Amino acid sequence: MARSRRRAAAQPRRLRRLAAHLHGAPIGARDGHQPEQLELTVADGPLTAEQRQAYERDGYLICRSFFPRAAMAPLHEHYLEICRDPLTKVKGPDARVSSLVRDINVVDGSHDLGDLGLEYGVIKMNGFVGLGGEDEVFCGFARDEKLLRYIEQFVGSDELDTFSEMYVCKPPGLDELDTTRHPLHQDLFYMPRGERDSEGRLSAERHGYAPGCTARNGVVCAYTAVLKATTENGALVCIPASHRRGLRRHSYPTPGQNADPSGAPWEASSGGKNNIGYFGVQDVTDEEMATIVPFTLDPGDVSAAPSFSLFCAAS
Ligand SMILES: O=C(O)CCC(=O)C(=O)O
Repeated sequence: MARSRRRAAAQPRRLRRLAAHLHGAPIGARDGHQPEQLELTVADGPLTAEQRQAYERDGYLICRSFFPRAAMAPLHEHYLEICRDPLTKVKGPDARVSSLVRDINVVDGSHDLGDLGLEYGVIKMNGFVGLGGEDEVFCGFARDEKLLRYIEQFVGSDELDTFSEMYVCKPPGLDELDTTRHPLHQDLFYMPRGERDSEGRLSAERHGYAPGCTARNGVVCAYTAVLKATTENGALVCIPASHRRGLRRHSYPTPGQNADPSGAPWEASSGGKNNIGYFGVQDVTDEEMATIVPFTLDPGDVSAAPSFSLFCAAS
């Protein structure tokens, strides 16, 4: 799953700017719907009124068949080539990506890959820029013109930047260890972006930190499915309308914590181990868990969510 989180990668571009649209202008006049103030997207762009309303209501949107399926396979081939030659392609002077993350059980030697290729130990690749510059394949993908037009509408600006670029791929074999699950979390926790007051504190009301707040903070978490994503192979899951509940306390999962979409006790199978940075929200309720929606995606589908929605990628 190739991911451009917070404002998709972009090179400087000149686009028409309409000031009203950058401030969540009413959509009624143009779309023939009842005027309604939508805060999370702007009106100028390819998203339909229904898509904008669904994003506002649910805290996520899935755009089906966004990219041609055939365009996805080369991304995965490229990812595999990088995993298989990390010394050259990640650590070398010509490297074009930042890092590969291996599962903790591979790192500590408790999971032996045997004859399997190195890619079977890797759970994600970070950063589409390395020591030698940009990766043409992944940066080219993130700069796709059609994608950028959508991203601009979520971000509310044509001045785009990335906070995090990832290729997430949980290989078979590691899933039995259960450490590859990222518990339910908000990306807002990882990138506390927003206006600050004179003392440097983020403004709660304006940027989604306070319960009930849906204000746009210029961040979108966009995932493209490169391979088919199902509930069996670890598709993303999201708790609808969780973007209205403010920023919540995160930690590594503790026993009894409602963090795993499968409902399994967290510590029982992972042996108390955590992959670095796999934090989750501590107080997810049973009622919230009952509403969980899997993003079952076909290659080329794109999902988008604001950074304050509660979601995760399973094993
Ligand atoms: O599963 C992962 O490693 C990351 C997926 C995810 O939910 C995230 O990065 O926000």
